[in-house]
Amino acid sequence: MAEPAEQAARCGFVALIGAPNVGKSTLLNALVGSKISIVTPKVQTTRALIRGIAIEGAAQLIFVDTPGIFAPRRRLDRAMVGSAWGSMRDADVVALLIDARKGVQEDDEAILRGLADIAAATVLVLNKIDLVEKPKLLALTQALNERAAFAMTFMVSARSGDGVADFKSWLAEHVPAGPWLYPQDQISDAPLRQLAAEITREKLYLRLHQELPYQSTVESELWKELKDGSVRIEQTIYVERESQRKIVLGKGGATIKAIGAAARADIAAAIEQPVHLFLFVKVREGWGDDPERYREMGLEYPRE
Ligand SMILES: Nc1nc2c(ncn2[C@@H]2O[C@H](COP(=O)(O)OP(=O)(O)OP(=O)(O)O)[C@@H](O)[C@H]2O)c(=O)[nH]1
Ligand SMILES: [Mg+2]
Repeated sequence: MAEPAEQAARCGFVALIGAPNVGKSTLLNALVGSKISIVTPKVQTTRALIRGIAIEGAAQLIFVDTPGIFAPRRRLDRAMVGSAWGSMRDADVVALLIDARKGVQEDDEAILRGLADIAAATVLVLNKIDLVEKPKLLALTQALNERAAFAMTFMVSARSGDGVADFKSWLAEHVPAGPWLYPQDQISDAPLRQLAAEITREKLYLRLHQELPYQSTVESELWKELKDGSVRIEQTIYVERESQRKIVLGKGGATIKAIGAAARADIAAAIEQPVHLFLFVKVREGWGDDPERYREMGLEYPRE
């Protein structure tokens, strides 16, 4: 597809916001047609802004996946939630996602109140419609539209892809006129080493329970292209305590081995190269208060 003549081109930023677990990352991946943001059944999976780029007709749509908005407790939570609110400042369209099965919850209420101060056009996206009967969707649409001035309501299933094309074509008509900002074949602006670290973090979230995923972070330390066309990747998993390190390793190293195998397969598929993945688990007490870790995650470090 050729880039349209300058006068026809459109380009805009679309922020996907919502409470944790409503399906923002799943929707981003569906919109872009490729897995660039990690997804798990757990809340607070996404930690920083992830951009995904799609072309729709004459428009380049730059979607911004954001961390879920909730009442933050830790410094890391504040950084995550702050980055989500910040995404709305630069957006041409803000899409509020609601989990249609759960309906409006406490976190959604806080977001609805905050939306009143947003200058960008806002649209409502009811997600997970595969789990809900139609009458409930209509009632939810009506109730939410009484709460905020949404330009449009979309009903989608990010998981099945239902409704995603309609959402995209509406956006293509409504982002501002202007030249494309990214090369037309680019779908993400995240460096591969960041994507690789996120994939490993996804596997940690899927394997570990309770607080452990939230008290860990992953960084790619080494990325070495080998002569045979494969890549050697070394990553460090930081945890808070020795007891957590033991859990991540598992009996005889079984847990880390399983995490590594799952991550390696996904990273290799994502970068289309054979991968040798080496994982190291380090205890770094208080990493959640270390500015360097925030830089690595692409988050601003909150002073308090
Ligand atoms: N049934 C169904 N499940 C969905 C749909 N969209 C997302 N999910 C599931 O909902 C869970 C959360 O999805 P995510 O995409 O990680 O949600 P998120 O809003 O990015 O979550 P955070 O990053 O934690 O804020 C996962 O188990 C998804 O598979 C959908 O349309 N239908
Ligand atoms: Mg997410």
